[in-house]
Amino acid sequence: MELRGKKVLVIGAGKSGLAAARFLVGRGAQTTLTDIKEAGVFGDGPADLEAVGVRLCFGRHPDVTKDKYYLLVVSPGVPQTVAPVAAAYAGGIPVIGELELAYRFAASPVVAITGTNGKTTTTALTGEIFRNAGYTTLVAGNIGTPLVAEVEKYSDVIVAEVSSFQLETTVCFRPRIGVVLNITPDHLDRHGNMNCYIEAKARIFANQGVNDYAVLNYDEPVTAALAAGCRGRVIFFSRKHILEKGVFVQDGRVVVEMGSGPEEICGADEVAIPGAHNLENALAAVAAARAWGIDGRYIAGALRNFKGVPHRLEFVSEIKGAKYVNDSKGTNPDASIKALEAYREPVILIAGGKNKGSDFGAFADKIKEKVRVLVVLGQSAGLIAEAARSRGFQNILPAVNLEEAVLLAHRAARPGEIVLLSPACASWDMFNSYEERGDLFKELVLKTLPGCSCC
Ligand code: UMA
Repeated sequence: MELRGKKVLVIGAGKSGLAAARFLVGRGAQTTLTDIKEAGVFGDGPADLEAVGVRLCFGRHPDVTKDKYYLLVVSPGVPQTVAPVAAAYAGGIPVIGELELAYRFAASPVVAITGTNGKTTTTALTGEIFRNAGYTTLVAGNIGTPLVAEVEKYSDVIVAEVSSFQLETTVCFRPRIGVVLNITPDHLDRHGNMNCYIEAKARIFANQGVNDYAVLNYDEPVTAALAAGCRGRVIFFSRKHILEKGVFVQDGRVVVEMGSGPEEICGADEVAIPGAHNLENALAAVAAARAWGIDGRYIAGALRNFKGVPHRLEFVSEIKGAKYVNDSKGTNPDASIKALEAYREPVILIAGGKNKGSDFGAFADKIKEKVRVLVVLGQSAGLIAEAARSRGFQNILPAVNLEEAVLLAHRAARPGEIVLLSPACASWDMFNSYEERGDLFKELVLKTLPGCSCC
């Protein structure tokens, strides 16, 4: 892709946009970076870019047709419907996302992992397996480091977490191994309906050839059904069924069967990350590693040692006999249901955040089963409380912010219980990211609770 001298507009000045603009200007493109927000909120990032020749357009978007752009590069959080993107499509100007841009310059084959839930954990674990096997491995993407920032650095393999937002704007993106963990309702405010969301996820396989691999969850009908549209070799994984071919659990052991006899990797109880959902993530990582040809010893070693990722069922502290757990990455009802299922103890749950058009019915059923006290906050506090009440659950405390939510949860908690932040919602009504929300939760638990007036 020749970029020298070409006029390129980057939309969104978050992590992806800043990295894309730096990359483009580095390749000689006449780069403009735009964001609907004013420059002041982005720290030094934009000014540093201006110093190396990037033009800035903040507080508004430029007129893409009048300014005759050659290419638009959009950040994942920028919907396809916003004015400059719609105008580009109408005017025949190509639109790609940061993932597609990065892919076109990738120096190594890509293992791409998507799914509604578990993609960060599975990406990090898959990266660990590859590293354990001695490969120089770049782990990037939706996990937090924009791929374009690192993509040209030498590595044997790129393990990329990819989101439906990123897949929506792919053109040539072709992972050698593509993984779909699960697809349950999420981001429906952005994609419009479930079919469009599934279509976006399925794009991970769109350009694969017969020698590529598609790793799919056999236990989930929507995900398993994607096999019908895959050109590559399909490897199913299953926690619930013994498969003729694939990766599965048999007699408590993780087993790989690729057609040349079953091979035991390790005991399912040796997988260090907790919960049934994490066992599924581990099976997917095993399938990806095996598709690459990695020896079972290296796979088993990583499964035994990998302790999980921050903000996902992350133990924070024990105070007065109650355990505090940060699951800020529980950004949709399904993720938070899985978090609740991971505990036998009664839970004091802190939930609520930006409403993404989710249905909280099944989440409310799980609250009734597992939760003793529910603390609600954010834009969807009312919806979650209403869904819980409709199931006969009454122990609900509203909070105006996370500070108050943590304090209310702390006062309600009894020894032996779990205080869990698992919002079932995005953070964007009150925070810039789920990381910011989880970091504040950890800070409140570690710094303010031990000295609070009720202790
Ligand atoms: N913006 C505009 N015009 C618009 C709309 C938005 O200028 O019409 C601007 C916003 O004002 C904002 C910027 O675009 O300043 C936001 O860009 P962004 O939301 O894409 O944020 P980034 O910081 O670039 O982060 C993105 C991913 N964010 C989203 O997909 C929402 C990060 O995933 C990812 O880690 C990062 O790129 C690096 O690849 C986060 C996420 O929540 C973790 N992902 C969703 C998920 O996992 O469910 C998909």
